[in-house]
Amino acid sequence: MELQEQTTVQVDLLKSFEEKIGRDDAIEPKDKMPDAYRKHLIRQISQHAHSEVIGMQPEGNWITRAPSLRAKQILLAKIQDEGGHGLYLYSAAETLGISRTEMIEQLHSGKAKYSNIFNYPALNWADIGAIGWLVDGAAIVNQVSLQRTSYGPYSRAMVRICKEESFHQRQGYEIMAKMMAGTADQREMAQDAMNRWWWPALMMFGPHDSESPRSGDAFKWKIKRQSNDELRAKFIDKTVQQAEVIGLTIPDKDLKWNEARGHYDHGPIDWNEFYNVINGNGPCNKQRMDHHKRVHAEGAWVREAAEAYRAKKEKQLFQSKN
Ligand code: BYC
Repeated sequence: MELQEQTTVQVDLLKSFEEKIGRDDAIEPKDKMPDAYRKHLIRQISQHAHSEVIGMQPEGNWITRAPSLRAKQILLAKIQDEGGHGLYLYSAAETLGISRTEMIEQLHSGKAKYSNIFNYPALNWADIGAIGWLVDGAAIVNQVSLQRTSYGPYSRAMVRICKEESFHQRQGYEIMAKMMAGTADQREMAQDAMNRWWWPALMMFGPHDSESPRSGDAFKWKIKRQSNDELRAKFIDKTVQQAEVIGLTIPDKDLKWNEARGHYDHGPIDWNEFYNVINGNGPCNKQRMDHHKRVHAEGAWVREAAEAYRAKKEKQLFQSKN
């Protein structure tokens, strides 16, 4: 094809992509899409997948110490769900032309991030309540919005994930409510967990809109439907009420209802802490990565066995056809 013809084809393809975005049609894996859109999604979806999988670590630490068999069963089911979420998301990212191996390499080399929140320690059982209530609660607010993201496989993964996350949020809230109805020591533990998880949970929504370099493209391509600050405000509004119901205090002296905005105003977020954590220097970054690398290496035999099985099946299919 002549250069001019090729350029015309490219322009037409880009036009059809933009028209689809304009009509709110989902973009599907076989559709033509700008390379920058593909890369943006690979970055976000793979980081989302890594967050789900790394997020299993702080909670996994408490399976053997859950205070009752019921609590243990629920926690096990929740952590298993998180693993499943990671798998749907890795599969969604694979449809964009990156392999699972590459994504894991990017995680291990530090090229790919994962959510800031999982670099904090889960020190006691109240932290399991705070993770479910605040962390999953923040995740749902973000993910409900992502159900309408423009890339089909990502938006469909979000629909299923949101259903499971709402059970996770209730699991956490139940733990906090029970502790707040318990002894003075239990109430103190619940408040202490709230104090430690509140600010990192607000950071999960990312930097303020004015400081969010990825938002421009994300809105243009309808990957994001609501901004980091809009979603953070939504989370604060609903969580303040839930805290009040069970008697917990939000650790922010500047928190105040703003009638004009129709939202709570909140105190300043420590963005130095956020960047420090996402750049690898949080309290548990090293521990989380070392654990992932070790377990990934120990699981090599499973991947080899699965690959050998796949090759055997492929050979059998080939022989049966010939
Ligand atoms: N942590 O321009 P921005 C869960 C980075 S797991 C780390 O606003 P964007 C759960 C950002 O990546 C749920 N990094 O970016 C699992 C960018 O750096 P790069 C996890 C963050 O993408 C187990 C830079 O800061 N949810 O619920 O427009 C147990 C500038 O940011 C963070 C998701 O992953 C952060 N919090 O907006 C329990 C949601 N925030 O990549 C629970 C999917 C920002 O340029 N992701 N950065 O090097 C998103 O919705 C968007 O990517 C974000 C950020 C809203 C997070």
